[in-house]
Amino acid sequence: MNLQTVPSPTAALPLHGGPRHDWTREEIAALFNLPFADLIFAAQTVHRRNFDANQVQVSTLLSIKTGGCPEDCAYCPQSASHETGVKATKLLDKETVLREARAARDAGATRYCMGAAWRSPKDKDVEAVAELITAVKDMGMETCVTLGMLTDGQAHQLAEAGLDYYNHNLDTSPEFYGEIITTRTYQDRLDTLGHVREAGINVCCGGIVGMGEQRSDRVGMLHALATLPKHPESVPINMLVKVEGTPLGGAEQLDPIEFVRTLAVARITMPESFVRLSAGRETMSDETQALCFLAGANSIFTGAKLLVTKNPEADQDMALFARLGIEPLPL
Ligand code: SAM
Ligand code: DTB
Ligand code: SF4
Repeated sequence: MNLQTVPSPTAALPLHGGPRHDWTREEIAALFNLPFADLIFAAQTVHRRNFDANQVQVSTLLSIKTGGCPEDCAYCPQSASHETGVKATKLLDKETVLREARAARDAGATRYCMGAAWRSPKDKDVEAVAELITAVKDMGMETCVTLGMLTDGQAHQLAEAGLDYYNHNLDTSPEFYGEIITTRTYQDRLDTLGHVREAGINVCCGGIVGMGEQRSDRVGMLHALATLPKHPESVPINMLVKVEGTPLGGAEQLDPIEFVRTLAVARITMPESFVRLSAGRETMSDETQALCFLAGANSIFTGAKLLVTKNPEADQDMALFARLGIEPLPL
């Protein structure tokens, strides 16, 4: 075959003019459909134009308020609607949070992400979290929180406390969304994201795959993210962690290659965003994770726990980084 006649998988990638916000579902579906080698080549090409391909950002999570959540998210072990054995707690005290944050910093994390199982925080909750944010920042770490829906005023209050990132996921495509959550709408989520943006906080927004959705839903989810007025600075792609007692506890396992494809398409469509290989690494082989980094994932959560489920130990992650020649991204 004459190589000149082979269409280049990177031919359609914009070389100039910054990230595109006008992706169509057809274009995104076409990326998913590329032969795997072409997709990875395109993702690597985009990745290397925007990032050091051998550096990965490292974040650590802490659940500062666990369980008893009034929302009915079908994947979530913390929803009060599901019997998962997760005990509901009150907001953790500052000393505990700072002790954990220090340990995460000493283990190499540069961002500390605090999650609360709230539908939306009360104003007094935001005040308490604002104090935690300031204290963690004073330790020399970036901060991220995920507290559910926010009002405009609450977003501004968090911005004033110095919050770097707010995590609020779209989770899936608009059409599959109703199968997963009935207690709040897609539009509610977009509204919160708007408030966070408007307050000048960096947006961390992604979703979950492996919930029994179709590929067209993964296309729809990435389309929703990549056509936001500004791309989220951070895009967590979670592989569903199947938790017994949740409606998705018995979901069929997603093919890891399809997961890697999802990361690659996120990388291509949101070229300047950090794409996080997020939940689901506990049951993922080192080889799959290596493919995820090749596909352009450049952030992970380290630390033995995510919010309530298990994650690989930090030293295990550092050993994998060493095998792959990856360096943690310095602040
Ligand atoms: N309650 C807040 C909210 O939902 O916005 C913040 C915490 S919530 C646990 C944050 C995100 O974690 C969810 O949007 C979802 O994408 C992800 N998540 C929760 N349970 C998960 C699971 N079992 N597997 C993968 N991701 C999960
Ligand atoms: C995100 O997208 N993934 C993180 C973070 N944002 C808050 C949470 C994953 C949770 C996995 C299941 C658990 O441990 O609760
Ligand atoms: Fe609550 Fe967040 Fe879990 Fe949904 S994902 S049940 S909102 S903690």
